[in-house]
Amino acid sequence: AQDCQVSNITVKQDFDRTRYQGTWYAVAKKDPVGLFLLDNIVASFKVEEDGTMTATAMGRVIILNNWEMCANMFGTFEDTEDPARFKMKYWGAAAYLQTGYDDHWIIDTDYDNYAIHYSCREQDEDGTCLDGYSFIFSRYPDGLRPEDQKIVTEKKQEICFLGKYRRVTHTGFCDAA
Ligand code: AZE
Repeated sequence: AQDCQVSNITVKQDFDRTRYQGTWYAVAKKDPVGLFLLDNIVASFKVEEDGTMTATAMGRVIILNNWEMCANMFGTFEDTEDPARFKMKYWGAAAYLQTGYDDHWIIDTDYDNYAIHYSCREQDEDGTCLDGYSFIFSRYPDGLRPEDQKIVTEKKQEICFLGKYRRVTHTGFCDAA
């Protein structure tokens, strides 16, 4: 998918939401246009009794011109024909946080160490992504294992976001919340 067409991006085959459950620490992210989670981003995924995948997420944000806080977010994942391609409906615990409805794809994961999430919010006329975001997640707060870094770099390139990521720090800012 080196032509950067959103429609050519491949995702994790036979994605298994049960194995995906539990805690994931964001280690890097590519931001979309506008407000976004800044750092200290931790997400926890769960499969509900009816089979729906849901998640909670925390992260530091700055809203209303300089108010720093931990955003307590919720997401529900609507299924599509592809088990790794979801529509994510998300909202905040407080009304002044963000709500949204995004395509949300699991590009790759080994379930035990790393995961790559991708969302294109707006496509350009040529079929490439004009506005999107991506998260690199690790099961460990201190980052990816060296053996996973190579895979992740390849995938960043495949989704045409290579060079657009920033490291996500974990300072404990949201631990008390
Ligand atoms: C994600 C993990 C799965 C659950 C959710 C996630 C995304 C959350 C946001 C939150 C933005 C909040 C802002 C507040 C001011 C993918 C991390 C909900 C995008 C900008």
